[in-house]
Amino acid sequence: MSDHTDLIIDRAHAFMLIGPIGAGKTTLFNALFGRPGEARKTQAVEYEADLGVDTPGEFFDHPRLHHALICTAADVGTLVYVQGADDFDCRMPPGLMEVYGHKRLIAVITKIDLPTADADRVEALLRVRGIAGPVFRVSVAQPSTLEPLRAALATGRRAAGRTRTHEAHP
Ligand SMILES: Nc1nc2c(ncn2[C@@H]2O[C@H](COP(=O)(O)OP(=O)(O)O)[C@@H](O)[C@H]2O)c(=O)[nH]1
Ligand SMILES: [Mg+2]
Repeated sequence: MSDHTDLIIDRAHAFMLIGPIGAGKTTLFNALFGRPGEARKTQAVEYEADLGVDTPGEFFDHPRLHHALICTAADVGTLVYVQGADDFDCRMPPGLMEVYGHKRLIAVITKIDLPTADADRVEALLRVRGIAGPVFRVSVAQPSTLEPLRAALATGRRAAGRTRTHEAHP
């Protein structure tokens, strides 16, 4: 009888974007994957080539949908928390990140091109909320700002690959 291990999908190499509605997640997702066009309102969980997952902001903003966020994140290795550089209110639900304590956490401050942007202020808010990992500052209007984030995501992918190889050939 099958033990269903063939149904377990290992996506430790993948990342998932989370954050409030309007933070710029889908715009960033499209830019990272070279998808053309304006971001439309994200109605559902969106996957790209098994490497990345974009989530509707409602998953983050509405506590009754946090279970959906937690389930969707279950198999990805890296969580990317996204917040706009002009959003000075970190609504990160207390405890939500602890559920993901074993995962790699990256934070991204988007829209740094806006005249109202204050990335230092937003980063300070994130630190108060316990985000200790790297914080990247990006703007889709300035494509070079995406490169350090791209490199960090690629490093995560390689690290996940190494772990699996190591497990297979101890
Ligand atoms: N100026 C500027 N606007 C941005 C940037 N990224 C996203 N936006 C805008 O922010 C709004 C919300 O973006 P969206 O990707 O739909 O946010 P989501 O709800 O987190 O997926 C849209 O009007 C985007 O055009 C950025 O880097 N700079
Ligand atoms: Mg979206």
